[in-house]
Amino acid sequence: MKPMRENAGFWGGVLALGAAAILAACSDSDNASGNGVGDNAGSSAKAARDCTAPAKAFAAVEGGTFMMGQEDVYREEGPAREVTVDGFWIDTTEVTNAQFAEFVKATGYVTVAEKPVDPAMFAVPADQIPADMLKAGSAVFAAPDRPSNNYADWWEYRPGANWKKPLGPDGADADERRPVVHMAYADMEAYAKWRSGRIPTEAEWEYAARAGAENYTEQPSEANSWQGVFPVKDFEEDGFGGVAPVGCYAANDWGIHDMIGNVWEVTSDLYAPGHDPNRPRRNPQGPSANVAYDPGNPDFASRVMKGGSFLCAPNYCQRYRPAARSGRDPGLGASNVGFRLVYDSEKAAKGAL
Ligand SMILES: [Ca+2]
Ligand SMILES: [Ca+2]
Repeated sequence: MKPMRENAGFWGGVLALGAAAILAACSDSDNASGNGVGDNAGSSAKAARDCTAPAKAFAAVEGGTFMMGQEDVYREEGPAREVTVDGFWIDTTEVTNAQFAEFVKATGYVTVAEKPVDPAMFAVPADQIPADMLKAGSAVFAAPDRPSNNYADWWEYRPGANWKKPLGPDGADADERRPVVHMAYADMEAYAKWRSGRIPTEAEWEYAARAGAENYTEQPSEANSWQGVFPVKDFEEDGFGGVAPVGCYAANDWGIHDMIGNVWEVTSDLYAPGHDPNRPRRNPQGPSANVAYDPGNPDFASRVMKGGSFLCAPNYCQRYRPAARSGRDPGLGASNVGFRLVYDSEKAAKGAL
């Protein structure tokens, strides 16, 4: 059962800030969405991308030891420490709309964003809650007309936005090759259980994203991020101005695509700013719910999300790196947040359990 305080904190924030607050967890990261369906046409500045589906659906990751964290960019990424993880199998791409649709078809599952919001989730009398806040929906990115440093200017709670309609009821249908978005943590867990996989720990995710590489600070060329001035102008020099189909950018050295960029990926670790140097060094997991703390959403336990999204620009969100991390509200999805699975056996990865 989800602790009440999680939702109360989140929804209280939504109410206070007129819905954009949802994203407090990602307030200084990129977030949201523009699930750029069909937005890859018509600009000569865009790089041509080969979006052929990767030949392999999952990659085997051998166990090993690596330096987790980074100390020269954002404070919450340190202190760096040596960590060891056991081997696992991992999806080579973010979970796609096509994959999630299979799950829904097989089970009839309805996501959190498709259900009306319980008024009890707000810590105020029901008659003080704006009607739209109680409608089923999710957080969607919409670029403002002028420069701003206030995330409330580019995030909105949009009734009718969900995985099938990433930009809301007036937007395009979900593209089957793009990553599924607008997932609450419970939705991701339900999919993982059905698929005989699990949500990776932050350590597993970061180890797989690094693929043996050292820390860096510059914006990588092989990742869907943002070129220009966030949040007003994206020159889309990397080929996409919104969410890209999975696999359009080169895989890392271990054959895994889009760990960096495209959509943020939620991990199973609870969030606290910075790594606790006293945590176990072998197969570490995040802090307990009592210790977890997200300054952007102080009333509930956020999950760690990794890798940045198509909204990460050098002027605002340098989170296009394996060590990058941000808190993610477990009860609310966003248009720039997705996930991928790991598996504890090859049989599970193949769906043969
Ligand atoms: Ca881009
Ligand atoms: Ca990603």
